Amino acid sequence: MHSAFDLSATDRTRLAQDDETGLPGDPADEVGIATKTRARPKKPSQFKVLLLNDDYTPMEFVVMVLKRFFAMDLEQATRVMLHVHQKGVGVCGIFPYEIAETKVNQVMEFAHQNQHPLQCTLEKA
Ligand code: TYC
Repeated sequence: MHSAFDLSATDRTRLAQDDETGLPGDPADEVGIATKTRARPKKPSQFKVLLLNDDYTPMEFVVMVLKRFFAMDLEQATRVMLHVHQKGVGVCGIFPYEIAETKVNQVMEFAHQNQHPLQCTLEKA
């Protein structure tokens, strides 16, 4: 497993070459190290937000959800709703974890407020 602070072979070579005088405290060393050593954070993993079919939530409500929380127009929202209706599950969008989780919570709260059993969940992309 690599840590976020792992150095590539190229970085190690640069650091080795950077020790210009071999003396400790050489300002040239510190300047080189400060600019060439850096963390390499991994890009945040993505999560699919899934909508599940059920027998009771009205089609119009699902279309409203897709327009409101996933910024779809009527045509896109209708297409995704019908896909979920026919296949049982469909992807509303792919987001970083915190955004995906917020979307799921918003959909679940809105469905519950309107007494619909609509289910929305996350899955690692
Ligand atoms: N199956 C529902 C109906 O016939 C419509 C529906 C579509 C419900 C998508 C949920 O995620 C869903 N009224």
